[in-house]
Amino acid sequence: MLQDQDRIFTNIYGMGDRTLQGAQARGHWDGTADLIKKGRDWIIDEMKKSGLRGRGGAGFPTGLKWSFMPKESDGRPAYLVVNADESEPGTCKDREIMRHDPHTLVEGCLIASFAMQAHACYIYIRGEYIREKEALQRAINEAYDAGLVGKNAAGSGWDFDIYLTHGAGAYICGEETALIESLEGKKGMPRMKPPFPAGAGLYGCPTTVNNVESIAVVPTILRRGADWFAGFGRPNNAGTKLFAVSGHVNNPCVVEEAMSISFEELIEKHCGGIRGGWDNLKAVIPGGSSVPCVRGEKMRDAIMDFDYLRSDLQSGLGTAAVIVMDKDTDIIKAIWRLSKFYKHESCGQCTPCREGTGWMMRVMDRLVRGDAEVEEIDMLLDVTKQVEGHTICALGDAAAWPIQGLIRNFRDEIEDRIKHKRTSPIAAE
Ligand code: L3W
Ligand code: SF4
Repeated sequence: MLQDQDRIFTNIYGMGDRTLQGAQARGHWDGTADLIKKGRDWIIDEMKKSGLRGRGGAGFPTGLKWSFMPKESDGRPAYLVVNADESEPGTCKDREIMRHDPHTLVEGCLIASFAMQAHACYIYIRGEYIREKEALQRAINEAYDAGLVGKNAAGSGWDFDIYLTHGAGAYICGEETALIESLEGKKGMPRMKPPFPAGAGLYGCPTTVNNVESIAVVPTILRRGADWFAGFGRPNNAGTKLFAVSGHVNNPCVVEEAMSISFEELIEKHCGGIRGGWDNLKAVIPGGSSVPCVRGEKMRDAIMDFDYLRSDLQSGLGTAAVIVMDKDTDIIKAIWRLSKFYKHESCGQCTPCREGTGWMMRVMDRLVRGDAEVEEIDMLLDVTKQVEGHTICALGDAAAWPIQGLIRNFRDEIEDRIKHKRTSPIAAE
């Protein structure tokens, strides 16, 4: 288990002082200019050595992403964009950073922007995050007043501005290119990739889009050293990580832990165990609603990291939003609810997603009610395969994977419901 002194987010529960003074007392903004003066190459090399993988869901190596930004300017400005549009169902970790430890993010924005030679950073925050926006804006204002951002930010010689933009409640604006479109004042619709944002992003300029947590951990990694961060977890799955555990545990929480902690330890140490005990565990979605669910009995010994969850359990770490479901759960209905969500949030610009999400939701609706033929299970699986990998952005995959996970793990339950015309104990909404 992670020791308190190894935690990056020491005010995640808001028990301490959230002002700049409080943040500085906890060690933030300490020697920021010295880190910047070590130079762009040093910062990017350290980030690569730290093994940090993006915390927004995809797990793409952060240092590598930064290295895609042009080394020499071709006249276009470079930008850092922070994705604070935290909307993945189950995910509420970035919220805690912005509410309670916002200076970790503001300092991270300065250092990361310098590493990418960006004089401006845009933070795009989820529309529903009102208090978080206020807390973050307060921190930005404090940093301006103290000379930590603005001209000659923190005495580093680097001029740097930071802008906070409020979204309007669309899940798709968390997709990086839809987010960029929205920042530009357009409807949030994903762009085709390539080009990736590093080549042509905001206003057609080189842009890096990173998740809040990915940026907020940067200053501490650089201060304590890449080796310190890489010392947690397993190879290729390094560092400490915020886990957001919800559902049928006795004490749902957001907690920073070492990557690769076992599921059992995470739940026992921080969440007070499974409601009704381990025998009562039915299923877990280990990484936010987009990743497939896993049967409870396979989860107890699971290692909570990118590689184990993907290769051993055909699921994923995603945003590390761990949704726990006990045996009272109607798992078919739970996944149907996600299908409804993805149908609602599809931007509609590509046919497999626009039509497929509706198809999948309607079949799921009948499965919930037991009003289907057994053969339709395979037909539904086939539809998910037609959607997966055939769309502009990952929302299509995200709509397909939970259903694939349901069929892979709970086919017996679906068949049983159909054969016995057993309707859901909870009527479909
Ligand atoms: C340059 C290349 N850049 C990849 C960059 C790319 C992006 C990052 C990851 O989806 C996933 C999705 C959700 N040259 C590059 C390159 N990049 N190849 O690397 O890219 P990608 O395409 O693997 O993923 P993505 O489009 O960022 C994110 C899953 O996360 N998810 C979570 C969603 C989370 C939220 C939230 O609330 N925070 O919405 C959960 O599983 O399904 O698979 O920057 O440009 N050759
Ligand atoms: Fe829009 Fe869905 Fe296509 Fe993504 S996959 S671009 S959300 S229609």
